[in-house]
Amino acid sequence: MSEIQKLNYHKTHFLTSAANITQLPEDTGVEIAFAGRSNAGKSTALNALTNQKSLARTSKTPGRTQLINLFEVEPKCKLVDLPGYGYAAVPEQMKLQWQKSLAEYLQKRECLQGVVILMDIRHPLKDLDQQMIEWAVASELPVLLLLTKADKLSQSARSKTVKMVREAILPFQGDIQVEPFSSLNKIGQDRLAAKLDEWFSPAFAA
Ligand SMILES: Nc1nc2c(ncn2[C@@H]2O[C@H](COP(=O)(O)OP(=O)(O)OP(=O)(O)O)[C@@H](O)[C@H]2O)c(=O)[nH]1
Ligand SMILES: [Mg+2]
Repeated sequence: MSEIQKLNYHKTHFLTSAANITQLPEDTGVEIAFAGRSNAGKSTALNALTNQKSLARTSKTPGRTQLINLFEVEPKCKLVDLPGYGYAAVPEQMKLQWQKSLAEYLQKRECLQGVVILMDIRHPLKDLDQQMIEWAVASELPVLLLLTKADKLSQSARSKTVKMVREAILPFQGDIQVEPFSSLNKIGQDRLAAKLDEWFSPAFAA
């Protein structure tokens, strides 16, 4: 087995935006997507990981990220900030369209090596989260489930939710790791970086 290289996520820079799946750049290298409900904390997590205040745009208004934003950690290693799903103010037709694109992206994108699914630790496993997990598992993609905003709960409430979610995802029978996470106080950030390092490792295979 080859050594897993530790990447420096602080060097990450913006690559490009795409309005939809068909406008994504060439399907090469290794790509890792960040998905989750609107307001789950995807953009904030990317900023925390890369130690940059405004690499990915964040907002108190849900539904802020409407484009698919791609970032490059280093050549061949890309992170993707996907628009959030489930935003109430988006018309039903657009929601359905976006869900269809998401499913297609997970199924067809060859360079996609893993999906980070973020869920607010206070509202885990909503219907669309379960749908995302199902699609990822069906596409044989490993999943890192981050329970975000863990700083909002006491240590005991946090542990209880993590345990509950770990049990609840067993029926999906996929490669799914569940971790508490906070962009504010560093909970789970090392585990996120370690997982990304693992998923990016094929980019360095001889
Ligand atoms: N307390 C706390 N707040 C957080 C954390 N992560 C994100 N937030 C807040 O949650 C809100 C939404 O965060 P975003 O990162 O914009 O969420 P998003 O998932 O990118 O949302 P969309 O782009 O709409 O899909 C912002 O007000 C953040 O400040 C966290 O770890 N702890
Ligand atoms: Mg966002």
